Amino acid sequence: MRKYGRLPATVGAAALAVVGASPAFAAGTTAGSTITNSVTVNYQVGGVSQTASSASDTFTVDRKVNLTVAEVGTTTTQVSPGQTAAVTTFTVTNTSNAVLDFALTAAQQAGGAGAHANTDTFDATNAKIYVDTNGNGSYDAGTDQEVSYIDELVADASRTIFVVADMPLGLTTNDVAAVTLTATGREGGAAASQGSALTETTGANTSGMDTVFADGAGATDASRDAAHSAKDDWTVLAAALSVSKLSTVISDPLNGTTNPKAIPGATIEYCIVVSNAAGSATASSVAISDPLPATVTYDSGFGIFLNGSVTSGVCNADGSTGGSYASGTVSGTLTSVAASETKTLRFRATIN
Ligand SMILES: [Ca+2]
Ligand SMILES: [Ca+2]
Ligand SMILES: [Ca+2]
Ligand SMILES: [Ca+2]
Repeated sequence: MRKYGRLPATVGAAALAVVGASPAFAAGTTAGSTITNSVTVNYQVGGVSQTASSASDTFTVDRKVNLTVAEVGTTTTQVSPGQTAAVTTFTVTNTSNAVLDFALTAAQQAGGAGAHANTDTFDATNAKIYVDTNGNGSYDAGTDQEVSYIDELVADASRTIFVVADMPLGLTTNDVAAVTLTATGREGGAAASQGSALTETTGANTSGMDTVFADGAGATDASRDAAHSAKDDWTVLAAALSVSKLSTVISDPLNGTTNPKAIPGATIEYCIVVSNAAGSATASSVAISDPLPATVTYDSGFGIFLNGSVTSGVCNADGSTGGSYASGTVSGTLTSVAASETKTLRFRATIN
C-alpha cells in the first residue's frame, strides 16, 4: 500500500516542474519544448526497503497553429466619394503555441454581402495594409508602416492592422465597398523577413515537433488552413444636389410691373435653385456658373444675390449680395448646402 501511496506525490512534483519551466500561455505550452515525467517505485523485501526503481518519459510539445482576425468596432466606416486614405481597422491575434509570421492580404469583393447587413456595390482603389507601428490603435500616416506580413508575433500577442484605400468619385449614398483581411500563418524564420509556408504534419506523430492546424473558418477562409479572415466595409455618404433654374418677368417697357410680358426690353429675374436631398452629406463650396445667352443683357444695377430661399416653389426676394459677372457669365459660390436644404442665386437681365 505504501508504494502506491507515494506514486501520486512523485508525479505531482514532476508536473509542477514542467509548469515552472514554461510560461503559462493561453495558447498552451510552447511548441518544441519537452515534457519529462519521472516515476519512482519503492518497495520492500522481508520488511527491508530495497533500491528504488525509476523511469522517465520525455516528449516534444507539438505546434498548434491558430489565429484570429477580427474587425475592430461593429459598424461600417462612412466615407465620401473621392475620399483618399479611408481606414478600416482589424486585429490579428496569434493563438498558436509558437512564434509565427503572418502574411496579410486585403481583398475587395465583387458584389455579395458586406460586413454589416449591406451589399457590396463598388471597389475601393489603391488598398494598402499598415501595421499600428506606434501601438496607439489609430492609423497615423507616415508613422504606421506599410506591411505585407506581421513579423515574429509571439504566442497570445495581437497586432492592430489598418487597410487604407481610396474611394472613387461618382458614388452615391449607401454604396458599399467590402474588404476582407486575411492573415496566413507562416514560419517565423528570421526576424525582419517573412518565413516559409507552414506545412501540417499529415502522418503519424513524430518524436520531433509536429504541426497541427487548429484555426476556425473566418469570413472567406476554411477551417484548419492556417489562415483566418474578417470583413469590414466602407459606406458612402454623398451629397445629392439637384439644380433648377426659374425665370420671372419683373417689368416691361409698356406695362411696367403690372402684368409684365417678356418683350424686348423687359427685365427678367433668374433664380437658380440648389437643393440637397434628405440624408445626404453636406455639400460645400457649391460653385454656380451661368453663361448668359446673347439674347439677354446682364443687369449690373441689380447685382447677384446668394443664399436666398424658396417658398412653395417660388424664389423669395432674399439672400445677400455676392458673386460676380465676367465674360458673359454669372458666377457665385454657396458656402454649403446641407441635407434637406435649398439655397438660391438670383440675378436679373433684360431681353435684347
Ligand atoms: Ca467591391
Ligand atoms: Ca498608429
Ligand atoms: Ca520572420
Ligand atoms: Ca481558417
